[in-house]
Amino acid sequence: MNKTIIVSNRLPVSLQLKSGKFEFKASAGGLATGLGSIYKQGENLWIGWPGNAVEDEEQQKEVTEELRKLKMAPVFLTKDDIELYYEGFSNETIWPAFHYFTQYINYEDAYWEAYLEVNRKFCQAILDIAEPEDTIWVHDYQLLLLPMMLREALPDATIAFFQHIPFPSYEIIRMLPWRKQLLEGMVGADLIGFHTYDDMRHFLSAVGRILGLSNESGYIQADHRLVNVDSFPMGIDYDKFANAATSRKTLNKKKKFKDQLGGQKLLITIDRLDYSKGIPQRIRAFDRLLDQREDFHGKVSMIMVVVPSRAKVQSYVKLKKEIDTLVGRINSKYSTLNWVPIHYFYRSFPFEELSAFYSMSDIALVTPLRDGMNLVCKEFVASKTDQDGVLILSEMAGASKELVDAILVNPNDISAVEQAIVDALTMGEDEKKSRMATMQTSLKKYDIFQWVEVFMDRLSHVKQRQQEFQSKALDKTIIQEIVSKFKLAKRPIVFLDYDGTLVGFKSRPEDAYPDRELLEIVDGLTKECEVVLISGRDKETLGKWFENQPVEMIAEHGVWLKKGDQSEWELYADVDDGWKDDIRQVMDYYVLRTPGAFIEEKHHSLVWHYRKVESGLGDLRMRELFSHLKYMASGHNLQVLEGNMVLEIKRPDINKGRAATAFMRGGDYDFILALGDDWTDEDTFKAMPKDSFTIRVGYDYTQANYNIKNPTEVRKLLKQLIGSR
Ligand code: GDG
Repeated sequence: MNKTIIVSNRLPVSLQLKSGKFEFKASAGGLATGLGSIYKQGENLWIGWPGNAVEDEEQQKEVTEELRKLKMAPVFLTKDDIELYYEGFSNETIWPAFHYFTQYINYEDAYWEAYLEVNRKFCQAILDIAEPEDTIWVHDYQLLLLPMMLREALPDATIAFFQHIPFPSYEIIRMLPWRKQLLEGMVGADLIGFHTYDDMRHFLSAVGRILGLSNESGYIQADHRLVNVDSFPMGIDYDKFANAATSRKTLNKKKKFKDQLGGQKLLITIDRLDYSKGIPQRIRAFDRLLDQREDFHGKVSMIMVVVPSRAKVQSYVKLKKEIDTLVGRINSKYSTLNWVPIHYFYRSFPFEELSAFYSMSDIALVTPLRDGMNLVCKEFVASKTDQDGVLILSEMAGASKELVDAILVNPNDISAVEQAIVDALTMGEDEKKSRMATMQTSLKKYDIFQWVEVFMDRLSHVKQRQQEFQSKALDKTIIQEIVSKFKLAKRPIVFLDYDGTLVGFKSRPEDAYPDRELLEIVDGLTKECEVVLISGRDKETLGKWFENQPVEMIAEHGVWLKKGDQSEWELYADVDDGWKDDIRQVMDYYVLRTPGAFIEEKHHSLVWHYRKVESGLGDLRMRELFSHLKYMASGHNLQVLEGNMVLEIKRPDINKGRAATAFMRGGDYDFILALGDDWTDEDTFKAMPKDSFTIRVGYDYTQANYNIKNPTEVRKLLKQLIGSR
């Protein structure tokens, strides 16, 4: 049976050596709990670093055996690995870049080398255990290269990746010298998940611009594989926090703390020590409040928990000093004998105390400058079972997309944060309850277990979609089947796309005229069956090229039709081109900046050609224009299509599929063959009845039943049909 392997940098246990013996302390984190429903079943397991350098082989054996009992397998990292891969590339390069702290990015080749090496180590550890068709779910930014490494070794495996931290704008990603390798590493997965739509959008844009891979509704075609990118906002173990809040242990702690503190209003803040959390900014806002509102003195205190982290990284050492100084200054400035403004703890607390802090606090101040999701704010909401609390939440936290009933603030705007605290302190009971209730309903529903389920469902859906898209190369047997069915058919019809299908591409579109061989093929075919040339080309060119042939022609993706026995073109679809002026202006701008590009105007569409543009530049500009047009297209209800060296914008209701369907109506055809080479032909393939033969030229993902190599092979196939009846 296929198993599921969870992979993360850290295992959900930490390994400690106590008087010569190893001890494993289980992590109570939400992710570990949520994924427990997976890795604890059957043959499944979790692979990762146990959190300590174990270099002695005997000891490694012992640790491996102990971990096996917990359904885990270790990846042993050396002290150097930890320094260069973990503290180095992961935390001094990717972390600051992905959180928009570009000033802290450390560009060290040695870090990169170690990152590559440790990702390989993880890959090897997985390969030692994995079967070819297992499911492997990789977590987070320390392992961005792993999905592709795994894909190369296990091409049929189901590989998923989830990133817990933000994915920044292309403008940031492009700064990294290793941007291409990092993105290529990620697209080895079948499903790539982020917390928010913005992260997903940024990733798709970076993949488009840096790897040249476009996407359709979150689906990327990478190297003949379909990859899905989507957002999955992570939840918490809601019941655990809600139940703990009313447990005896928590109630006892709460009473003890309250007795010590007195009746002041409490503001809670809990973070790992990190510059992304906005801790100094938050303290300054509190300082300002106390400075301006003496009436709050003695009536409100902040409980500030800062959990030690990355103590060896220079920027963290500096941050710690800054926080210490700020807290010291405020406390010395405002404290009285029976009131301290900030209760500051630089350590972590056991769960019951954390739960007591959450449930006894009136306000949670969660103001990161940037955060992938942020679970603290969700845990606070779940813990406020009496609904008597207010959440102040940064707009820059992924959670703000869900918790819209919090007081949302820009954490850089100190006076806005100060005002939010005042609003929270003076908020009416009914409003507090109603906001809290709405947030609780949503967090209860979308908890961590639901998150895991939705993600895994999506993963099976993607695999299913890949299967549907998997088409077969046209082999001799299928060609024979096509020929013999064609032979017996009473009313056969053949739809042929032109460019890329019957002829190869030329740098000037007008040079791709039909050569003699092609004219003979078309002529021969029309004697056997109905032949429909279905192209995006304009009617004048097509008409001229096939002037004397009894061939049916559909031009401009279905706008025009010319029957073989007629000499005039008829309009096959309504044309409304009121939108063209706006779009043409944008396209013109991209023509000006791109030597060799030009615009072709068709009745229902505008086409931006870049065949003649210097390679690389054409692709780059096309991507820029693509995102620009996509943005404009939604306002005009238009569709942007990427063709072979062209970008076309048109009305969505005009396409080859619609035209082909209309053409066949009432025709009673008993043999249908359709050939095409790009996205515009996918509409034709989709529209064809089930028993048709649909063939896409080139080995791309397609809805067609088969793939064929190139126009030369297409011609060979068509020649076999001639004279067969
Ligand atoms: C990443 C992303 C994303 C904190 N202090 C104590 C303690 N904690 C627990 C909290 C919470 C967790 O730590 C912190 O969660 P965050 O979400 O804030 O941040 P990370 O886990 O560092 O980070 C983040 C997350 O992944 C999930 O995808 O939300 O954006 O950076 O659960 O309760 N727990 C205990 N004592 C403490 O003193 N017991």
